[in-house]
Amino acid sequence: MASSLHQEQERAQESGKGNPGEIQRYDAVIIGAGVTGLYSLYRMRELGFSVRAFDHAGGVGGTWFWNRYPGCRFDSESYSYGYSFSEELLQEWDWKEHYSGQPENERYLNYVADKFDLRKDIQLNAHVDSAVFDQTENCWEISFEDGQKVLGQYLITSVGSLSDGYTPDFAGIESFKGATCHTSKWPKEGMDLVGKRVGVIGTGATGVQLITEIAKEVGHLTVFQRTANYCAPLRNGLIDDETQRKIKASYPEIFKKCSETPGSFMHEFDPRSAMEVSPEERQEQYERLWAEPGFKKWLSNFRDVMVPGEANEDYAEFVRNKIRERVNDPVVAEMLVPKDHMFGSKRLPCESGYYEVYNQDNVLLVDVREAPIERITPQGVKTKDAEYELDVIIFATGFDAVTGSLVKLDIQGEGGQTLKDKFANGPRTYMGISSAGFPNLFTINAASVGNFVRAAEPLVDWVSEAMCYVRDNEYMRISATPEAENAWVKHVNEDGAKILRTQANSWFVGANIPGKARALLTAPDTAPVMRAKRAQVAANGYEGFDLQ
Ligand code: N01
Repeated sequence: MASSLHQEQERAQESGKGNPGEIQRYDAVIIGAGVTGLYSLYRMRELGFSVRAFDHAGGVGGTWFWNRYPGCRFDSESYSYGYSFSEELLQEWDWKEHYSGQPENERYLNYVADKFDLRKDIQLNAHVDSAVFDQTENCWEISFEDGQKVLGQYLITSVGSLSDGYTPDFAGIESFKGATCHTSKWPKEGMDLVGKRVGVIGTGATGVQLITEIAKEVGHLTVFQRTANYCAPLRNGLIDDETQRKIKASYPEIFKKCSETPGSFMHEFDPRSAMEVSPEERQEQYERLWAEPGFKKWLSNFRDVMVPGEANEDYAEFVRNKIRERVNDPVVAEMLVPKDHMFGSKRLPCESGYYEVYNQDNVLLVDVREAPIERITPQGVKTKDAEYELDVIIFATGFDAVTGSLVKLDIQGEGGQTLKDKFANGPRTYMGISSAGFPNLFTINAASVGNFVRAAEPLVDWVSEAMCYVRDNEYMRISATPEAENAWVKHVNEDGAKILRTQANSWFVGANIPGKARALLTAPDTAPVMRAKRAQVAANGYEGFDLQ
């Protein structure tokens, strides 16, 4: 099967999209040419599958193509984020900063696409209308907005976890006379903000990065904050030549370390409890880690800082005091201090001068929990208390995470059941990657959290190996059994309820989207546990999957 499909694919490549009316058939159709899509294409092609990736963007890079707002950058160390599959790539590519910015990250992914000749199997500007499973042919028919159709034995959704930008449905939004933009759709040519009256709605990780950067150039900035966040200094810096050499010599150790930690970052928890040591020792560790770059202050801390309880609250108060120290006006400082959720229950935004922005005379912080936004007017934003006149409104209001982009693909499985209906009360999958009644669909975007690349590479490897198993054993389809799925959903809901990530109203549980069912959208397990579970499933002949 694979070889005949290869020939068809070669013909398709020669003719671009194929002849008019001709439906190209592939072993795997990948939706998304971001970090996981590019690697899926590379890996599956290496294993002899005919593969084509489609992306609605005009370029490769996924999240790093779209999120080009000022200040956008990694919060994981650059060298822990790159692909590990090619030693040549690792040695060729020089990360310039410890926490690399969007332009560089987009350049990196373009470099990867060129180096591994991936572009010939990628179609950009391709908007999926629907994906329908054909039970007779055991394949997916994917239809695009422009009328094109393709067939794929497998449908691989590499659509990202944070890709469906969410703009609240504010009344009067279309009446605004100035410019508006969602951060995840930042125009390539940029936005002219110099000297303008700019309003930013949202103070999550995106808002924090954006606000810090644009405060340097706007005329006046109004920040509309609903929930204050715990933010910590990123302490970014350039990588000098000597450090570059050391990094390149230590990739095996970096990746080994990442493979052993819960979120696939290069930081290990201190096995001690914060409450076991003396208050002085505890404070000394908090201060020492605070002075370190990146997530160390979060993920190298005492192990129980990341568990609901006394240690978590103790550290939360340390962070609150760090915020208070940096803001001149005590009233504004208290507005910026989070008091309604636990430290670490949301991903920690890393910042580079965020709190000092509120010491500028031309910056105003507005509490929209106290006085909610009532509507957008032609002149600006009207809250319960006042109207704020603006030239530009920027929505840093986040994403319909994980399932948002998936259900928008209009995926229809056996018997015409849609993934949207099936996920109405929260995702129903087996290990995040397969859903009963949707054979040969691998939802790669729904299964990883933490350092996305480190988690995605082994996941893509596992899916590719499962596809090899199906091919080698002359099956045509693989799908989660309803029993395995039920057990997995029970595990996610029951064990997920105990972890820090489900304690706040964040995208982790879909609580940021009005009307979305509250459910943990990813696995509650650590990355090493998930890898072990998947390995066990494969070792047991794909236990929990129905193979036909
Ligand atoms: O989105 P968010 P984000 N009225 O959902 C507010 C990753 N990331 O794009 O908290 C007023 O966190 C909302 O308020 P509240 C990272 O994984 C990584 O910032 O819901 N405000 C919140 O303040 C992160 O976790 C990096 O009360 C409204 C904001 O909008 C994830 O992306 C950088 C509102 C949304 O915050 C998402 O972060 C950036 C309304 N109606 C992002 N609706 C790196 O450094 C929403 N808000 C790699």
